[in-house]
Amino acid sequence: MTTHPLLLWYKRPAKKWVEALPVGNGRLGAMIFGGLPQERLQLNEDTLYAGGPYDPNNPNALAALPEARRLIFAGEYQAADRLIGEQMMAQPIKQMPYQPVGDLILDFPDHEDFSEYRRELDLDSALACVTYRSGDVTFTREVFASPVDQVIVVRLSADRLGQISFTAGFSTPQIATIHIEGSDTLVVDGQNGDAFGISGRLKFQARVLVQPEGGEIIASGQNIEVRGADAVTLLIAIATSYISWQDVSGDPDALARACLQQAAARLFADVRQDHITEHQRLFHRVQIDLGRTPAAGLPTDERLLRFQEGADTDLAALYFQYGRYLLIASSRPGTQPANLQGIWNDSMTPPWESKYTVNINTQMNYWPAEVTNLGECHEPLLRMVAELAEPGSRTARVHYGAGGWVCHHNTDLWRATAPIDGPLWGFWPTGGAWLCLHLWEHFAFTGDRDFLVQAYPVMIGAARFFLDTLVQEPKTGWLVTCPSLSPENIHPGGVAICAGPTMDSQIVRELFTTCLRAAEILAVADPITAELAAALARLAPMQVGKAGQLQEWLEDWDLEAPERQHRHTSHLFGLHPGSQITQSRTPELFAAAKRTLELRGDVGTGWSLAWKINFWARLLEGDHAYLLLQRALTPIDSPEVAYHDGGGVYPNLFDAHPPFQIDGNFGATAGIAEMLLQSHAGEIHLLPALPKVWPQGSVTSLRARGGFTVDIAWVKGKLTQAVIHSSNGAECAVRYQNHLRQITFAPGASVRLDRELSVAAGL
Ligand code: FUC
Repeated sequence: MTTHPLLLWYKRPAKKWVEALPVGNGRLGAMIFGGLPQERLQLNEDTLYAGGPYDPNNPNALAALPEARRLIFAGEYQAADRLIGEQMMAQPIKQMPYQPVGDLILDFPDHEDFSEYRRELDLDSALACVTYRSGDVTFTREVFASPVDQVIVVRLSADRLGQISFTAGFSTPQIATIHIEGSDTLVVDGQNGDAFGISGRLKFQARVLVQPEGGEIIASGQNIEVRGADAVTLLIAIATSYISWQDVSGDPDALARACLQQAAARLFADVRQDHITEHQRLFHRVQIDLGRTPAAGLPTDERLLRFQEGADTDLAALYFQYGRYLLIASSRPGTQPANLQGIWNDSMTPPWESKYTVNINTQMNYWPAEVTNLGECHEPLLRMVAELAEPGSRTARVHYGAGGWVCHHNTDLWRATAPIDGPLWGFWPTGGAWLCLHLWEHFAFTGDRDFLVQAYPVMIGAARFFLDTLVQEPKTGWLVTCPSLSPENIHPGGVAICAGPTMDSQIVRELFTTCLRAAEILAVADPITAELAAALARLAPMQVGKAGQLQEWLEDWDLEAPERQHRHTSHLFGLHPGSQITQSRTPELFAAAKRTLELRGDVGTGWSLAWKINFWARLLEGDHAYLLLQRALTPIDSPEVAYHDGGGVYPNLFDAHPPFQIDGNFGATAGIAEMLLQSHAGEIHLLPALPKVWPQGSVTSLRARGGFTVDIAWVKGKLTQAVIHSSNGAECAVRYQNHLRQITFAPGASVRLDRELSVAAGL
């Protein structure tokens, strides 16, 4: 094996889960430990959550709504918080956890002693590989999760014939039975568990087919033994009875059996090649070079320990591509969206249930999707948003007596939309609206009109909810959300519950504006547009407070809030991922946003650091963005939940909140893209926030809004050339530093630009 820039590699087997290496095909995931004398493959399937379809809406909520509003406007925040906690939360007050399938265990009793060990994950081919010598034989394990054949494949081989001997067994924390079919298939039949009073209603099956070449295969109890084979292929199929969030009547036995039969009929080499080809179809679109460094030859955990010294620019490029790899591996068309841990979870009670937190985390997972040219991987989220409209309309009716649909700060496999956990976290009605902006972004990047036709009613449904529930703030007359909160941040009133947090007004403004744009583009004569336009003009504006900061709340409370360095910097939504705060259009708010970030400081959980990379990139300050990236790459060892010690990454480069939470991986990848290219302000901005530490480099095929693909190269910190390709034909403004050029593209046309943005050549 050679070392090249797209490898994570290690000299030792993984001891902890956060050292193991992830593979996934969007639906099936495995964490590979590479252990000796025992290999552990920890397995997941993306629909294996606890519980079953349920209705979390609370019929008492609506009656309490007027009093909650009265208390808030009277400044009696704590009383409002108590009332909301007692009367207005979901039943149950928690959602369902995502859970593991179990572990495939391979025992190699003769391999206690080994040497020349190496364990790696090749992002370029999406293959995990372990090699070592035992005795005078070199052994190789290769593992991948094929999106084509819908199986996880393990291939065991050696450089001499007849050397592969091991026992395969399965262990699972689920309620399950294990038996051997024939002598070569291990079958696990399971049932998911109950959680928080909701009964488990999913069945699942994992099926492992062991295919030796030569040697013997023997079934013994619940294990399969192989002795003296030349090579062995293990195929793992997993299915559950989940059909949709309302339907659990699928047949996991038939599904897993069919997958296995189809894959088993094919040659290993073909299964492997198809897997690589399909991965590379997506992965190869974007190449990035931030400078090659000698440190790139070191094992990944050692690189990480040295990264803070400053020389390993290539680790940032690897981390960028790792985010793209993880998105491809955890979110493909037809799968569930990537949850708080993508698809990788070994716990029955994972942190925050490893579900979908939609007050930042789930959205962050998808920030890299469009800009890093993985629009297809956005599909699971976009489909979930459309699905949420139905249960969300019940929550709107039952909890608010409103039309349209709402989703609060979390959802799960069962698409629950009512407020959970408690008022401090859950009573935030703007999650669904934020998710709708992903529908718009997908359109903005692709120009796909058919998609917008599908998305439009979902967006309008989210807007309808706010038209029905916005209330007039008594002192100012502005329209505001109430009750709501600025995500998870306590204001000087001692609780988070309030009226009209800045983030809500920003999200609602962006939602209404995009709905109006969509209606115009689709030329629909929808009477709601007049209502939207009228309400838009009355939304609470963004305000600059006494420290020159952008106010987080309607009142200028920021300096008196108990946690001034809180991890959520929600009111900068307008700066990123929103587009209401830009240097050219809103210079005062732009300056206030910067002041807010300075006051917030540079410490945060993993995802909070990742968000700040994006903020500083949008503030056009590359060196500060890089400082946050550097923090995001702080080595972390402990998996304990921590809010205040600062985030980083584990040895396998999984983001550490801590604990592991994948949003920080995706947020950092998006942040690096945002440092190199921006397109939210009506222009394609080249190298808007290039840090000094990356004097020379290039990136290809990033996507910009308007259907553009952009290649950029730079030397000595200066643009050398850019190639812009327009899929749909369009006019656009291109910016580099003080140069601004207007270019008209025919559909499919490309131009090459030089440093002054002169068109060097039409291509
Ligand atoms: C939000 C955050 C936490 C964590 C959780 C999953 O509640 O405030 O830090 O990321 O989501």
